[in-house]
Amino acid sequence: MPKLIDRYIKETLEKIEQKLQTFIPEMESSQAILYQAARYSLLGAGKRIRPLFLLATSETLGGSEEKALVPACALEMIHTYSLIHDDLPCMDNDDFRRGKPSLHKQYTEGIATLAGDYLLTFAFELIAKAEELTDKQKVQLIKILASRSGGEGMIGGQILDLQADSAISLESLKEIHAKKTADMIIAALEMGAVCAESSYSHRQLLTDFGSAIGIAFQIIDDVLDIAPSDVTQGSFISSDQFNGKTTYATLLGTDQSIQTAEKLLTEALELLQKLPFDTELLAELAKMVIHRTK
Ligand code: GRG
Repeated sequence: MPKLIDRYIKETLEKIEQKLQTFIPEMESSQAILYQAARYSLLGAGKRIRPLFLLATSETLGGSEEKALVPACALEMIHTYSLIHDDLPCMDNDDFRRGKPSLHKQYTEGIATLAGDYLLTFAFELIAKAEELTDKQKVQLIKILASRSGGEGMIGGQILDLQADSAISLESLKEIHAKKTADMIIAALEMGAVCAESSYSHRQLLTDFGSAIGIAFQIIDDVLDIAPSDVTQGSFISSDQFNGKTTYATLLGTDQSIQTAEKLLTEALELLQKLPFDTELLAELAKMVIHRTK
């Protein structure tokens, strides 16, 4: 299976990159800089974890790749907008993202704000006009994407994070990451299930799987964040460290953080076993994400 999954990921990543390339125009116009800026952040070095999970879920449940590719790209656009806005001086104030200067450093804060806004709105437009999807699927996909990235989801988590002080409890940290990080992973699973027209009960299991994997993903992100990093990946001191932020790694220590992530992975894999499908692809993807080293 490792060989098969490697091939699946390589081929699927290529399809995601090719599809993303097609959406944002490269044209001569007075607002061309908006599109250039959006392309600068969207194309290239992202790990594409969310679109991979969406496409793998659809594939696992018997859906067609053709239907799932546009929603997968829309999800990546929402994720990219959140990174652009998160890097702004009014938020985390990060100078580097995805191995190069963050968007406001490369252009201006105004352009970065608008390019993020553009990717956010364009994601919904893309789903609304996707010819491969039924109207029912479009409404369901838009509802999931809006609510998981909205006030009760990712933006809700970001506002809690913005207000949190350094003495934050583990319970509060969990709530922040359930909303800020796990909800976008859950969105990937739920949107993949909608593309494959899966039943409600199967979707519920996938929601719970996404929740466990999403939290484990964040824990590992925190652990990797305190490991020495190359200057091109950010800075020698991460913005979380610089801002004195509490993370899983600072609260629990590295070893206990990794154990917690492994426990969540085991729980997530047990949930997958309850689905009446061959779930090896999703299981391998989950393991790859949690066992990543960068
Ligand atoms: C500004 C509305 C708004 C939200 C910001 C995404 C986010 C919320 C903040 C970014 C900082 C952060 C550590 C968020 C937790 C989620 C996370 C680990 C994001 C990075 O995702 P990856 O590792 O990034 O998938 P790539 O670049 O590979 O896509």
